[in-house]
Parts: sequence; structure tokens; C-alpha cells
Amino acid sequence: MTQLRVHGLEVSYFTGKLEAYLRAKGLPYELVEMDTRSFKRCASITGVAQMPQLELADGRWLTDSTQIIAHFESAAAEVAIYPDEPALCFIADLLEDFGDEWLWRPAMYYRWSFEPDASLVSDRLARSMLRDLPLPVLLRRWLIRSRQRRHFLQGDGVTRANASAIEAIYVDVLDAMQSALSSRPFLMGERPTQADFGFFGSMFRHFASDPTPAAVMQMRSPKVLQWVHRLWNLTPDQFVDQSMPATLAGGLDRLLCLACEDYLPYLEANEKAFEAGALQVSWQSRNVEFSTAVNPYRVWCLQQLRSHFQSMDGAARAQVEVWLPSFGGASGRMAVSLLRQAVGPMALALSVPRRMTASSRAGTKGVLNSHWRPNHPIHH
Ligand SMILES: N[C@@H](CCC(=O)N[C@@H](CS)C(=O)NCC(=O)O)C(=O)O
Repeated sequence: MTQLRVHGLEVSYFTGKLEAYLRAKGLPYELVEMDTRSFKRCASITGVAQMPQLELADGRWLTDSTQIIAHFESAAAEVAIYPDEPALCFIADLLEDFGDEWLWRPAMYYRWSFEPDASLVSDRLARSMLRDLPLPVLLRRWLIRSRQRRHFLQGDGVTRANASAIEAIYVDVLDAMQSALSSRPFLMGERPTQADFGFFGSMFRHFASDPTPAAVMQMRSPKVLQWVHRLWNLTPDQFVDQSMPATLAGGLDRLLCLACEDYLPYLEANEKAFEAGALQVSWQSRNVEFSTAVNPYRVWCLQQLRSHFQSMDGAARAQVEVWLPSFGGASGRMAVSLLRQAVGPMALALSVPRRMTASSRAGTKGVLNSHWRPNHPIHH
């Protein structure tokens, strides 16, 4: 076996993100479409029930798209995507995490709340992921649709009262990206960074592909549509000679403001609930109430951002401390104070066992991307 094997699905958010990264880096891979049996087999190998899972030619496995990217970037060389300049690399990490985690709910909302979208994708999943179930296609379609609605709508706190706020998140991010991409090919400059890949999973596999959000993107944000195609079509020769971003490019103000206004307050509420031992977290955003299961993975995400922020030298930290309030106002100042807090005694190592403990399972009920993951992404 000479190439990488990506175990995932053609409709999957994080599989699409990983595939785009591998294509941009010129790393050949084969996509192995999961079914229910192989999903369980991969989970039993890595200890984590999620997709994608990456099988290396030497038999080792990697999981978690962000950590897989970190793994390849540590051997990066000339087609690196992490900005060299520390403050910019921190901003790229913040945007990556915001894109990865905060657009999950709007992506699932559009896919499973609207009839044409749910019908299309339930048919694709019935014929791909569920193809090994000895049931008629119609029944498989019904099963997957009910399961996704239960997990990713009801289970992720989507209600009639907050549906329009969820739609506004999508539209606001589109507008912010359209403005960032108005004069350059990638979010932070002439080269792609981790920030681009963080937004790619939702933008490519959901928003540009599912009929309801795709119609919005086509009319409202053609630059974003163009960026989706550009990133999917990217090869190393197209950016290897371009310089890394050296300054914070104009037009990112709204995207950073949204990260500070919408996402970081949720991360803070989630962390507080986790530390209090609660299973559920409730918070207000855009004047409506949200309530979901506490997500330990996202506690870890906040700790990662903090550790990154605190490990920078004084000048880089001072730079970020100027940028966030200048774009996010009061919420930017709150973001800075959140990032300054010590990681503290609850620091997560995410060294989680093959079988989760009863309490961690209870805390993550129904939210499958919240599994705790091993310390190091490589598993034998
Ligand atoms: N943080 C993980 C998230 C992976 C994830 O949540 N993947 C979704 C699909 S895109 C999943 O496995 N869902 C499991 C399910 O739907 O049962 C990553 O970056 O790879």
C-alpha cells in the first residue's frame, strides 16, 4: 500500500476538509467510503467513533482533521500552510477553530431541516454509509434521517426559537468571507492557511452542495463559491512560490468580530459548565437561548487556543491584544481576558481510552464529534 487511505464519506464535513488539505499538499490518497461496519472497525482501531480516519501506508492511523494537519505540518517544508509570523499563526488557529466548530450547527440545520436537502442527503447516506444494512433503501433513508435529526437538530439545541439566529450565523459568515476574499485568493493572503481549511468542511460539503444553503451562497457570495472551487482544485505548485502572510490582511475584521461575539462566549460557557460537572450548557447568543450537551472536545479547543496564545512572545501577544478589541470591541476585550486565563487544574490531556467512562459518555451524549481523543494523534 503506497498511498494514504482516508476512511470517510463523500458527503462528510470533516472528510471534505481533510481531502482538500491532502490535495493542496500534493499527498495522494484513496477515499474509502465507510459503511456501518467499517465505521465501527475504524473506531475500534483508533478508539474514536468519528470520520475521517486516516490510515498511513505503514499501518499507523491518525484521527481528528486538525491534528492530522498538525502532524503533516510538523514535517512541513516548503508547502507549509501555517503562517510563520506568530501573531498571524494564532489568528489562523482562532479562525480555523471557529470555522470547524461553530459552523457545524448551521451546516446540520440546513441539511436536516429543509425537505429538499434532507431528502437528497438521506438518499446518499442510505446508499453509502448504510449500504451494508439488509433493509430496503426507503427504510434506510428513513432511519438515517430520523437519526440525524435526533442527534444534530434536537440533540444540538436547534429550536424554532433559535432557527433564524442559526440562519443569520451562516449569512453573516458568508458576508464576512465575501469581504475577506474580495481582493485575494485565500482568507489571509496569497497562500492558504489553516484558516481556509477550517471553513472548508462546512462551506464545501454542506453550504455549497446542499440545495438550500447553496442557493444563498450562489446569489449572495460568489467570491466564497469561487474560493470553494479554488481550494478544492488546489495543488502545491499553485502556492509554493507565494509568500506567507506577513501582515493581517484587510477585510478580516468582520470574521474576527464574529469569532469574538458568537463563538468565544459559547466556548467560555461550555468550559464553565464542564468545570462545574454539568451535562448541559445554556447560553444566550443573538438574543436567543441555546442549550446543548457539554462538549469536552471544545473545552480542549479553548485550552489549545489559550496555550497557543500564552506561549507566544510578548510582542506577538500584544499584537493579538490590540487586534481582537479593534475588530470585536467589547467582545474582543472579553476574548483577550479569556485567552489570558491560566489553563488551570482542569487541563485536558484528552488521553482517552478506547471505552469512555460512564461520566464522560453521559456528558457527551449524542454529540459524536465530542469524543475525547488520545494525546497524540498516531495510533498503532
Ligand atoms: N474534530 C473531528 C470531528 C470529526 C467529526 O465530528 N466527524 C463527523 C462527520 S463529518 C462524525 O464523525 N460524525 C459521526 C456521526 O455522524 O455519527 C475532526 O476534526 O476530524
